[in-house]
Amino acid sequence: MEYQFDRVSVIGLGYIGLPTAAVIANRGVDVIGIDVNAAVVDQLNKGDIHIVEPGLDVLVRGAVHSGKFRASLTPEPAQAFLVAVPTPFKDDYQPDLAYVEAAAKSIAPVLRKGALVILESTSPVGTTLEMAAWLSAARPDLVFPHQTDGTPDVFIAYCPERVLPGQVLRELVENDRVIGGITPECAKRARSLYKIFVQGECVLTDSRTAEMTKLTENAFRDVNIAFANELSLVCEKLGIDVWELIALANRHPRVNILKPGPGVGGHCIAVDPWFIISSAPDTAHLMRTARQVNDGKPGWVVDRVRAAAMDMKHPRVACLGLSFKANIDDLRESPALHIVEDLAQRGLGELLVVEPHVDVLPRSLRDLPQVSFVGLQEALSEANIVVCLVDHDQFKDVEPAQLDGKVVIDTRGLWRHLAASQPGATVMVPDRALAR
Ligand code: SAJ
Repeated sequence: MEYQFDRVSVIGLGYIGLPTAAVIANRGVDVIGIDVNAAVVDQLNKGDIHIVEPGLDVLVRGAVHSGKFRASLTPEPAQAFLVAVPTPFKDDYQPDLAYVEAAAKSIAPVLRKGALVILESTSPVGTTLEMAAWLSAARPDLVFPHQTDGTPDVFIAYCPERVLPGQVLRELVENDRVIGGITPECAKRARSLYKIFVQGECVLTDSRTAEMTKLTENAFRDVNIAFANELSLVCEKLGIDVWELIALANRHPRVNILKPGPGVGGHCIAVDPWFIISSAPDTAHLMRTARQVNDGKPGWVVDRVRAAAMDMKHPRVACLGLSFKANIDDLRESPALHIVEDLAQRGLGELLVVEPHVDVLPRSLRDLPQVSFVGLQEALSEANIVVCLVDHDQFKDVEPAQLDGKVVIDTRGLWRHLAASQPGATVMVPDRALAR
């Protein structure tokens, strides 16, 4: 049996909540989006969006103009609540559930009998049960699933988002979903909600397994990227081109090595493994080491730039890209941003920063006299060191002549093809410079 949902509320209108709200609204369901940021609420109600994600602007505008979606600061009653708020970690790598707690406390007063609450935020194992406890503490008049063997008044489930930034709208619809209920009935009700827009399979489990599934997916990717990053360090020592090596090894039918880069960023892969590690600190050795390898990579890039700058009288470093990966505007936990901040603090020379996806430099770089925000062409013509930090499409078409005579530190392997044709460009800074 499928349950009907005519009115759904999405709590947290960020990179996951907003696309989810817009997709559900476009299926004809009334959606109220709740966010604590008044500027975001105003902007959305005008049909404009505050994040960059291909196709999202059109979808949100359509949903606002059709009257199916509106944003508000204050929660209202709904048949289902989807909570998609941040779950960062604290300085000691322990998970910070303050936003989930605040979201739970904000919806508790408007919960009615029969409501479904789904947590989508990436969360340590046990968070959904904790959310149930926060809700029940605020609403002692209602029966929650962890309190009864019978039918509760409110149903609670966990369903992690798994969409890839840049491909969110397609993946929201096409990806399979793992739905973990506090009870099997909670999971079934949640599945009815996802069936409104998900074409992938909705697989049911319990909430703790679903929480661990999400963490496992991102920890798996982190460990695999760490392997590629470690290979890049080993290859530099051995004088082997890591990109050629990986391309050759990947010809094996059971080998699929990911790409090395300047480090791992974003709000997911660099964060989520810590939720596993902190729950089993004496056991999760491999995941901890992977985190350390990936976190060490930005420092390695800074060392390469430092070595190159030592050879220059007036180092002018073009830093191409600030976002945490290609073709997005998201600077959260971005290794590229951390590298540029580190270079700026070291006062190595002039930094010419290019980031086609943002309008202004982030605050940490904005008023520094040695940092300027420029276009790609200006950066390439002015710089004597070029550091490619993000493989944005805009950077792919650089002409070999534009790199002539410059030291090029290509952390993404974007210009590998130019290295052979452009003997004037040093594509990796030789180790001898570091040794001085
Ligand atoms: N990266 C590399 N080499 C690679 C792949 C990625 O250095 O071969 C870097 C990227 O440049 C970036 C970071 O890793 O800095 C993370 O990028 P990503 O594309 O691997 O992942 P995210 O953070 O954009 O999205 C991930 C996805 N998870 C998995 O692929 C297992 C996505 O499906 C999740 O929904 C998302 O995390 C999330 O929200 O948890």
